[in-house]
Amino acid sequence: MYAQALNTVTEVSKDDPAKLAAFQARIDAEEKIEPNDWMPEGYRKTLVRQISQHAHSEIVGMLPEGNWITRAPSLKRKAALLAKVQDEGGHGLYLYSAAETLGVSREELVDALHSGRAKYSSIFNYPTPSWADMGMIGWLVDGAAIMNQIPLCRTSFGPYARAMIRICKEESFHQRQGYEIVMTLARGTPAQKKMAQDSLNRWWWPALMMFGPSDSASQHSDQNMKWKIKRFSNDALRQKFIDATVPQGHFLGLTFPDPDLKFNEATGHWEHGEIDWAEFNRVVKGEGPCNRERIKARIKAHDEGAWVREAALAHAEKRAARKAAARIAAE
Ligand code: FAQ
Repeated sequence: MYAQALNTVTEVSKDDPAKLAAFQARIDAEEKIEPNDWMPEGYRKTLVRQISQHAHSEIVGMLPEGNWITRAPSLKRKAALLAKVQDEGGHGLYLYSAAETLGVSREELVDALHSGRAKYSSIFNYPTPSWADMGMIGWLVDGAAIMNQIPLCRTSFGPYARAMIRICKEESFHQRQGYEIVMTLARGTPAQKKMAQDSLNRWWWPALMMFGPSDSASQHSDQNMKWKIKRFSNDALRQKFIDATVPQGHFLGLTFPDPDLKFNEATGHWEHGEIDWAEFNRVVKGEGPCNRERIKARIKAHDEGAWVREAALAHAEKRAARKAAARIAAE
């Protein structure tokens, strides 16, 4: 997430042309790049940026749902939500580990998040005032995340691709549990159906923004596609998500808050209205409804967990010293 400082083109051109050509040939041959392999500095930096943004999104993404664990309407719903939020924490950890293989420390990454230098997904800066939002996050947010992340299972950097395989399996379960919550509400009392509809009205456009700026405004897409970090453009994935999700909503008798949404028989795609990019830019810049609250909560959790990190470190040092002493005694 040091992208503000990253100019991919300049970084690439600094590297030795022969090495760059050999690197690109490996990418074109669909070989995985591993942490100790030579890589252009721009490739390394862009991966640190993307993987850490992804990790931060998982960790910050625990907050809007964590908010509902104590208020979920039944023991079964509580258990499922608790497990889902724990999964998101796990995804963050695999992803931080994948980023660390590129030579950046966890402390640096966390510090970049807390100081506001690092981005995380815009979607987690929206509030969750109703239980239906738990369904909507699963159905739409995990649904969008899967659409974007399935291609990342084939991304060119080995540790990221491998982490994504397990993450996608879990996200797919999350999407189903979300859809099932929305289905229950949509088939419930008129008040429950209204709760689901209100929630869809609030989350639809922010979910579409998760895929990033339009292709014409995306700064990193061209280079990232050449490096096979990205396999599909932001707009292509957004369209896939819309095409998959609109029929699911109609099946539940819900409507989408987009008067321009219509099916184009000729192309086989759902056409949508204009996305409010000014809102997207505001949220990404830190001025969304919950940006300040989210970062404050992360810093508080980090500070309160300091003693756990210290204890784990002391324990690891003790174990290492005990092992070393046993080795000396055995010699
Ligand atoms: N929010 O040139 P592009 C989840 C930034 S995980 C904030 O198109 P790129 C699981 C972008 O960083 C959700 N910032 O960039 C879950 C760049 O800024 P920079 C997260 C955004 O990298 C579910 C600038 O705009 N998923 O939901 C956003 O080629 C439920 C220009 O953009 C990932 O991170 C945004 N929406 O494409 C957890 C997936 N979009 O760094 C809890 C991996 C763009 O130059 C509950 N990431 N930006 O200052 C990716 O696939 C890509 O990084 C994209 C952006 C597609 C997000």
